[in-house]
Amino acid sequence: MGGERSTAEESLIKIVNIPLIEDDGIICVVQYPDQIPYPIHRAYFIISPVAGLARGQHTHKENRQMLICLKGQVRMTLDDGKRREEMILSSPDKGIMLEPMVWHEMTDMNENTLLAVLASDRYDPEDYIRSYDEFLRAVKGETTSYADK
Ligand code: T46
Repeated sequence: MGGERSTAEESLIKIVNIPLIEDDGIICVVQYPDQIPYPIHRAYFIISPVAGLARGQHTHKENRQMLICLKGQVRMTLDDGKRREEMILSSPDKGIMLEPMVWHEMTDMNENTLLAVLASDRYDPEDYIRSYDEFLRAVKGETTSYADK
């Protein structure tokens, strides 16, 4: 029978295992290039987010990021314009990769949640697409390809 796909479609959710070293407490290590595939140019931390409020709801044109939930929990929803996948992160030994042109949303956090984000690029508000319709147009190729810039 023709037309059957031999491999399953790759998941949007890419999880990196982060080594935890137990030594008078716990040390989590993210080191380039072992755990993260780019040199880190910015780290930021989301501390005590407002419970029940969604964050993210955007994509980046070029910036790559790894998000780690150091405390509490967060539901991560990723969307490439064709499919939507989600997972709950709740431990510091897992990082989720947020690749460019993948829409991401963070929900189900509470005041106890502490998130660390390791970014490939410095902060640039122009790197964000915050409109879902604009994101869909971009991934369908109806607007300028950011990769061609
Ligand atoms: C992302 C997710 C995971 C800065 O001035 N510099 C920075 O480096 C960052 C990250 C933010 N800001 C300012 C911009 C806004 O006035 O902080 C404020 C909150 O930012 P935003 O509404 O984008 O926060 P989130 O939690 O929705 O998104 C953040 C990152 O901005 C974003 O890149 O991927 O975390």
